[in-house]
Amino acid sequence: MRKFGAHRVSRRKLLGGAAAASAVPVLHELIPHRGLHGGTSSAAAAVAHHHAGHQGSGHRGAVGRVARSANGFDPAEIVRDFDEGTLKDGVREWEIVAEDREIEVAPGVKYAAWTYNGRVPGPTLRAREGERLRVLFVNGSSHPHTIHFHGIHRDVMDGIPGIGAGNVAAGDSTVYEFDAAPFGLHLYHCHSTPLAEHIAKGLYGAFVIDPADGRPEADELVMVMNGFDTNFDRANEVYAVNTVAFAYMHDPIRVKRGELVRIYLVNALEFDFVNSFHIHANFFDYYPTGTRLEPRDFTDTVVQGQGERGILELRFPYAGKYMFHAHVSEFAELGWMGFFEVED
Ligand SMILES: [Cu+2]
Repeated sequence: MRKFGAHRVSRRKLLGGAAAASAVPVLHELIPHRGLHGGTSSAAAAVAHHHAGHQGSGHRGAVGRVARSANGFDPAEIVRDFDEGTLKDGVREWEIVAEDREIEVAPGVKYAAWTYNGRVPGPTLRAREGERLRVLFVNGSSHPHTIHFHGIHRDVMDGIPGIGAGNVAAGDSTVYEFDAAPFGLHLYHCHSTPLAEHIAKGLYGAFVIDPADGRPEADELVMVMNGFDTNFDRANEVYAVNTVAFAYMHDPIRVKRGELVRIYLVNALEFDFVNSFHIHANFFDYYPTGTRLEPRDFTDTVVQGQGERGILELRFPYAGKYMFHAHVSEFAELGWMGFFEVED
């Protein structure tokens, strides 16, 4: 369903084959190609200009940054925020409330999101292998939703329409209960239809199940790669890690030189088939889905399809500022890039 008229030129149409020749100068006008390393404000301006190009008006000149207080949640905090819920009688419990909320995803670019617990991504739920988990889901949104957890469980707890509680109507609630299995890095998301829209609006989050014996001590980070279709053309205009474009360009993620850094990386992107993560001047061990204790790869770039995730482990041998970004360059220029600040 398209809310805007056909005269509005989408990014995908601009990039499409037939329009390619004429699109090039247009794109250069929309996106000042000052380069990946050209600084935060020019990159943010690129998003604003790009967005203005889509809308035909509005956000031109909306440069600068999204205030850390703008959304009631802050990527600088989300990156280290793990929600372990509460343990009661051997059962780990959470309450998750779906809410409609407008968020700012790039400077001046507001998006009518659907959220779990008021944030996008939703809380990073964390449990340990073998625990009993109980999730009270309250739908405070104006649309029917569910929570579908990845993992191994009975069909009636799978959070899809038509089975078990099925769609949870606005104002209703349900309880999902299942065991934490298998250990690894999973995700949860709404499974109501139309599915892509329910996910793209913001109803997703990371779901960590630690192995029974845990993992080695590390500085742990959560990065949920996402995007926002701000003009409802089923293509994203803004890309990010943890929702706010360029957040970690403005506030680099501070880590200690030599310390083990563990990144829980989830691809929650809709409308684009793949996403990727690339670290500059370093390499990492990669554990696909986090379900094995031995890494599969030692690399500097990993590609993830929709719903794919994995755990990265690395140490920074030198102090300084090290960039990370999608190696899908288009995504990087539209918000998906940041810095690590490595300190002695
Ligand atoms: Cu939904």
